[in-house]
Amino acid sequence: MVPVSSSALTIHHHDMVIVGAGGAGMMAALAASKAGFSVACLSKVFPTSSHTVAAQGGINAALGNMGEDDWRWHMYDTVRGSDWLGDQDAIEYMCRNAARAIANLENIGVAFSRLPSGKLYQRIYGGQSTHFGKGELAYRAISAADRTGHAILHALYGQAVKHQTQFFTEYFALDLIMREDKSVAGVLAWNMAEGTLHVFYAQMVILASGGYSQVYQTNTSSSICTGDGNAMCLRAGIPLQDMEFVQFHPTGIYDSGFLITEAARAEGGYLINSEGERFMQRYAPTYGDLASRDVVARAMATEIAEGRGVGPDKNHLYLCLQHLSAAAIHEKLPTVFETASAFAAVDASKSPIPVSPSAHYTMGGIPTNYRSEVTTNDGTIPGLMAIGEAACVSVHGANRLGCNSLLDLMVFAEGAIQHASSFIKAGVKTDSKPSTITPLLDRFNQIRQGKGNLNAGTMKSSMQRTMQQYAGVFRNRHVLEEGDARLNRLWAELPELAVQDTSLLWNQQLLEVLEMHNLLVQSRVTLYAALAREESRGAHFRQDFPTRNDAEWLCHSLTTMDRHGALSSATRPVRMQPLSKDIEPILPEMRQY
Ligand code: FUM
Repeated sequence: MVPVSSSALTIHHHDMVIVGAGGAGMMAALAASKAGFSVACLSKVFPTSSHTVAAQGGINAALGNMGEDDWRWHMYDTVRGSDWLGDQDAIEYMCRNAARAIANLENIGVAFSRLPSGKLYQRIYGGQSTHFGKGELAYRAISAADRTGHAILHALYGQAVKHQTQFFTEYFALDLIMREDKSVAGVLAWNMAEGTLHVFYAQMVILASGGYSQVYQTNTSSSICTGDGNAMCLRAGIPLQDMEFVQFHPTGIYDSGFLITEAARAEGGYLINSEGERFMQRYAPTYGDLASRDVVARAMATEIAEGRGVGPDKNHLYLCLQHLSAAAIHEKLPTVFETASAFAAVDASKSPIPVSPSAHYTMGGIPTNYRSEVTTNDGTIPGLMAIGEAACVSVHGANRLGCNSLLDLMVFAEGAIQHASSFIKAGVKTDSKPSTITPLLDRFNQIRQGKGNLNAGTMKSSMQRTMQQYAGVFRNRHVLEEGDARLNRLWAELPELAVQDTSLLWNQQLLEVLEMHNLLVQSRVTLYAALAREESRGAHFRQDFPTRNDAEWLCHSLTTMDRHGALSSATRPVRMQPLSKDIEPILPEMRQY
């Protein structure tokens, strides 16, 4: 195998480089192109195959089309949903910009579902209320049936093409190019379709590379969700924040994990156990099946653990939709119907759907402020922003509310470009010393040379099983330590991963090995942070520390990796102060649904 040398690199100069073409990346690319910047948007898949396309249920905004609503109530629900770990300046920014984000999407042609009056249809969703948790459930989620992400991503792509965004499709981002002064100069990427390596220099690199739920065996994410940007940050010495918080969506199809949208419960579906009981009424007397996801997932895990699961192994539960009319299911939940039929062989209008919690969303990620600048305890990293699921702003804190993810993507992508526009001048060329690229090339060449006899697919399965078993809905020191030990053994075996194919052209084996490196480092950080946080908050439930401990743990965790792979942790305070005086800080209270 001939190593790639620096003379073989193709060099590009842009004002901004965006890594990822999901909702956040695409929205940022569109906004930056419209603002007159030269933008390179890198995507390892065709842009409209990015994972946002799979988002189903909706996008939140307090429009009040179907009942009273107010962005302040949305903010309260988001803070409560986050179990008070969300930063209140960022949450205010998101909730008060939500209506504008929806108007923007309508203006670019997203065909949202409507009421007979012509107004946008809105559905209730888990954990969302009116009057600061004291009123009725809020009708807040705008949707395009149950294909909301699909509608948004395709409209954005059309607009981005119209505005001449340059997409670099099937480019796999390898590493951040860091200058000695710790500013970011650009990205090294592999063009998989042509077998070439590229340097993208830019005044601003924006990571919109998504989450990493693929570390779990049962997940709702597509196989591309390997958190590549997160791993790039860790390798560049940038910490990741709140990685212990992983959301399990209550209704993954049993066994395969595919998503059955929460909209199914919003439209009247409910969960039952083997006794036919609507058990959520016991766990969440007010919100029932529409309590927040961490609460529902834990209730389901408890029902199963206590022997009230269904099926031969009593290891899942049923989601009932049979009482809804077939016409309503086909109109409002067509994807649910198709998914249940394809992956559970069930006609959802006649039989219950077998479901169990499935890893769905990773709340942790690259620490940013509400302007999307990557910010650590040492300050802001020049030249680097992060948005979308890759970022930890943090608007979701310890648990994300349904339909706040699409909103987060839209609001912070646009906000990032607005902010970047205030200090970036179009057409200014930047670069870095060749010595900043040499170690990145060495790493790539070394991985390509993998002469060992281990297979990335086998290692991935082993990691996913470990995460599922030892870092799931319920955790304690003993199981986390066992999981940690298993992951460390896999970590030691990484150099043994084989890459027999020496070509750079569509080398699937090399891609799997590179993604495996990215996944494993994030698994390790998740377990490490989960072991450190000795309390229960949101999606992180420690059986050995079953209550929230604000005195010691009302803080974000930051985990850093050194160049030998050793992890260390720090904390930073939660920003409890909203951005404006239009709302008082929302003070911690007992979380009840
Ligand atoms: O269930 C769902 O439709 C998922 C929505 C979300 O994660 O925001």
